[in-house]
Amino acid sequence: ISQKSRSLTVISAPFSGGQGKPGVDDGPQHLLDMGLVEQIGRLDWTPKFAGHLQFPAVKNDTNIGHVKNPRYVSQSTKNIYEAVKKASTSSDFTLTIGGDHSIAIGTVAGVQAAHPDAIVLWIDAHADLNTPAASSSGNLHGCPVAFLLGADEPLANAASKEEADLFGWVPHCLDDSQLGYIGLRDVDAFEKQYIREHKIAAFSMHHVDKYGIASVVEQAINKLDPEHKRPIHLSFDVDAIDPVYAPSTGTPVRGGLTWREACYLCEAVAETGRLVAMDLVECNPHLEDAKAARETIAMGLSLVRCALGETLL
Ligand code: B3U
Ligand code: MN
Ligand code: MN
Repeated sequence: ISQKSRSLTVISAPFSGGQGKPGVDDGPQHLLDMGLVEQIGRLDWTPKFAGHLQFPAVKNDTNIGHVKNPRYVSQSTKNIYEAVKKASTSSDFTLTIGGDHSIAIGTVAGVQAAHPDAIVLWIDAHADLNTPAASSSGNLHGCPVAFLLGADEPLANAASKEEADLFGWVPHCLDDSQLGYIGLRDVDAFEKQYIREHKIAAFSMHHVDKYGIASVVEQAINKLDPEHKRPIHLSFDVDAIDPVYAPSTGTPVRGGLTWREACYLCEAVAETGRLVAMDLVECNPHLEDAKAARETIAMGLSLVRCALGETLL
């Protein structure tokens, strides 16, 4: 018996300022061109495309210390926050397509505004938990989780109080116990220490090998929500997947999830019936060749369909 068709808002966040490689801002258009909205419409969902968010350039956005595009990332993710908050309040499901993973500063804060008890499953090769001070790259797509947990401090080397508090608007909306990682395999020293000290639920590829993906998803959900009643926000960085299946991404790391492991994860989350939001980020169709880009986008589309219940009987 199919459930009544639920409302879903698709938000496009074509943003690349959280990292250095152009092209990730073209991910959303490629996902749409390959049929994202039509494919969702064939499932038990009524999708509405909310359009491409605009990210006006910021003049004189010089580095603060080694942190790149600080004002641009702050302003853009704030726009994303407003859009996601609105969508999550008014529709059953919010799908945000990126864009680099810095957009999750806005998506997680926006979903938390509507669903403050939602747990966040962060699927990624990386922990994205560096504070700006701890980041060695200065790329803010490596920092969203630090902002959301409130692990960051005012930006060092800022010229003014406003500059130092550029990310002061980000609500510290996540508790350590609300966040779970799956797929990790390239984690910086600061991030490892933070995960250990704060006892964050973190399942690396080692755990996927050891227990299998089915057990890992179950363990993650049981740890974050033993009573199985909280909404779920899935923030999926396509680089969690092995570059064999998703080659067109900015920081590929070998030894990732297989196509089926990634789909299984989404299916298992769909099966809970509690998924309220998903981000799909870091698809960069300008990297590698056209065939690789198509495969990466096709992988992304599969993840979305699986998360929306396509493969459940
Ligand atoms: N942890 C490194 C590398 C990285 C994070 N996220 C991605 N790469 N995609 C950093 O730059 O913070
Ligand atoms: Mn990421
Ligand atoms: Mn990543």
